[in-house]
Amino acid sequence: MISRRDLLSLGALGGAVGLLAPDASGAIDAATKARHPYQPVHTLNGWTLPYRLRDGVKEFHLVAEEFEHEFAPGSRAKCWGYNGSTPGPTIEAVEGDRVRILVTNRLPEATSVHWHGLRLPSGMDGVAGLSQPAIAPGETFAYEFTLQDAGSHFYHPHADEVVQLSFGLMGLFIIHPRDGEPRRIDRDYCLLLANWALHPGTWRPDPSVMTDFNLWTMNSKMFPAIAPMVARTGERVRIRIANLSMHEHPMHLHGVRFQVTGGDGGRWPQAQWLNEVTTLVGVGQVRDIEFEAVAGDWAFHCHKGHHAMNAMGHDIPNFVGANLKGLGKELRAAAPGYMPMGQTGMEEHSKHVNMGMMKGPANTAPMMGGKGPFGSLDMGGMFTVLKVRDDLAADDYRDPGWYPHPAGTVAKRVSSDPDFGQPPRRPA
Ligand SMILES: [Cu+2]
Repeated sequence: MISRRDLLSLGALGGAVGLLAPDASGAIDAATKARHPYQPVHTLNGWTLPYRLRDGVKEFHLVAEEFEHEFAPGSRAKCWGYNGSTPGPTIEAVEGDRVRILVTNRLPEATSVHWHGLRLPSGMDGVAGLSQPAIAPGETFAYEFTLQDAGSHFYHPHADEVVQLSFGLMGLFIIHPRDGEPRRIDRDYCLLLANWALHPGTWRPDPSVMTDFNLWTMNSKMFPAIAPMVARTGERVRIRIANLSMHEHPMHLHGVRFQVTGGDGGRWPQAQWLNEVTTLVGVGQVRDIEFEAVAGDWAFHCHKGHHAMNAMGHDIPNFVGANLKGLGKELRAAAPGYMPMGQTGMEEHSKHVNMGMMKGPANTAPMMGGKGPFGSLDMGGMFTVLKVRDDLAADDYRDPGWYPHPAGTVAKRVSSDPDFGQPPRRPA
């Protein structure tokens, strides 16, 4: 039995020791690293769960509960997660470790936790009704097993899954190889892809939606609220991408050819690595990508356009090419403040957002609201920036600002005349 006092002291442990959690500046302290013979993962916008060592067993404690979560400024919801966050904290351990994971249910309904991708005794697999009784509200269950395989895994409920996943109950489970990495990894990022149906003006995700989601997130944040990934030029970077959404995501990284080196079934033999610039991460799947960092600011995003947008209505009329002159005045009589848009495309939307002209429905982040060093950055959703610099300290994960491009290496205007030049046309 876990007493309230135990829970409180565990909370204090998390705050005071913060075993693998980065401090406010984003740096991981040297003492923390010395205790761990591996390069800890860096969970974008997230954190790693501290543990207690009890008789040689690493004991973790997850608490499933409800709280308010912010996807990006202007978009919040009542979500479910673990220990106050969605995704829950990353569980990080080493191949061969014996782990005990306590799960306390503070939700209003029964739950369980399935350890996706781990080989363990059938009764520890976490499928409510099949491998264990469900964890009733107020109860704490203990899972205990030995970690057999290094790799990128995750955990999620296997009870009322549609509701519990669509509210945000999920987390990463990273197992480091016992004998060290076969190849040096300097920065190890991990993220979980998810989708949400948060209807404009509402504050709770809608679990009945099956395909038409409107929020697309990495670690339950959407651009521009997703932290950038940073690296020093030449460092070997791994990004572990897990997908617990209801759609496939072709994840695309600019600036390098990466290698796909593994999945939730572990690291692949090197002969099976693939040189790619986009890799499809299927539903319930993980893909690890690795590359040597090249200086610059490089986009990293899902290549499905609608997944790199925020809160976009998908049932609106197509105004591109239409003449909307005068329509605004008529519509404003019924809908004060209405401004017809979209006759030339949607790029003006992000400009209006950055000019403060857009005031959408309540609790709805702008569809694309990023700001870059050269103006509006028409992205949202599953999009962030990999920032690689020549002079970063190995432990520095802070945002270094925008890339100072070497002189003469930025695309620039050579004419403002639409009839400029003699571009070849398709022969008649
Ligand atoms: Cu996608």
